[in-house]
Amino acid sequence: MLLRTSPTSPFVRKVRLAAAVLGIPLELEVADTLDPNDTLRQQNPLGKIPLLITDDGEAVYDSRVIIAYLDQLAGGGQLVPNAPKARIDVLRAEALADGMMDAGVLLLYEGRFRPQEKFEKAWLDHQSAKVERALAYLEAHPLPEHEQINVADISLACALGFFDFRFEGKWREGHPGLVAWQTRFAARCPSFEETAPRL
Ligand SMILES: N[C@@H](CCC(=O)N[C@@H](CS)C(=O)NCC(=O)O)C(=O)O
Repeated sequence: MLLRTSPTSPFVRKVRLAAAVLGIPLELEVADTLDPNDTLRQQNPLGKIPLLITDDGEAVYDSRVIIAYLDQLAGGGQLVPNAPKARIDVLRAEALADGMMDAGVLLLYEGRFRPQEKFEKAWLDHQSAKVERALAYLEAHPLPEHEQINVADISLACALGFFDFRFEGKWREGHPGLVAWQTRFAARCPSFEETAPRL
């Protein structure tokens, strides 16, 4: 299977980690989300990565759907638990971590698409506040650490890694529990280091 990627996308990293945890090999092909001639826009009308091309040639997006697909291929119930309560808890925590990454990506794109003098402070503050509230929530309500790594763990690790990479790790201040959580996750999951973003 082929994954359309970029070496810096936190959502791509999420899928790569999920595949590594499940033991599913993926071929990687970089996509240029800004290039209208890249085949990505035919494969996904949204023009977003990650995008998976399955062995049957089907295009699957986004990261949540790709991971649900990979989990199913691996027999099901590994990254996304089957038991109803555990399932909702994990999917909600994944949504929270994904939302942090969405806000972080929007903060980054402000700099990519507007000159600094045109930055919209109210919009940047609005997005930053989402990240701050999510960090505060997760510091106060740590993810339960189970033997089996799940999709919420993976997504949170990628979100924190993204804020390390793009925002100088400022999130670390005032969140010692999350810092320790990330260190433990990296030790449990060697692919976390292997998939670290690179410019
Ligand atoms: N909800 C999507 C988010 C994916 C996403 O935001 N990808 C970014 C890169 S990190 C992207 O492709 N941006 C290009 C664009 O928005 O045009 C997922 O979970 O896969």
